[in-house]
Amino acid sequence: MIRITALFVVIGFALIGCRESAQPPTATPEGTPQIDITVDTESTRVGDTVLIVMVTDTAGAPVDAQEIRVRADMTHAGMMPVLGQTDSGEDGRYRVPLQWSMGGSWTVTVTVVLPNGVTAEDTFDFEIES
Ligand SMILES: [Cu+2]
Repeated sequence: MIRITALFVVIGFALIGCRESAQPPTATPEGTPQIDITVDTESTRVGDTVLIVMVTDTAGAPVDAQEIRVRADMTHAGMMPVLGQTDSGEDGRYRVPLQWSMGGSWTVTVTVVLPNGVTAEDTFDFEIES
């Protein structure tokens, strides 16, 4: 099993990042979700699996999400992305069906949509056995 934890990435930073690159960093924009996203997978073999996405605040308390979207891309060119999503879960734990369509290196992008419409996303690397 692979378990990776990383801090959230806010899409908004990327949008303002280029134009105002000479400006010093400013305070966290209002509405920025302070959350952690953790992902595990029930299987690291080719075929159907379930990604287990945990969403917590920075103190570790569960966070309710409106929707979880997953996009899995292989690191080599020429592959279609594999998509999955769910809008139900409890205690900050969401199960997203996904199919590893090929063995090798995958990058999984998890987007968390909060009830107020704010989104956060993070990426996770998985090695899948043929
Ligand atoms: Cu591939």
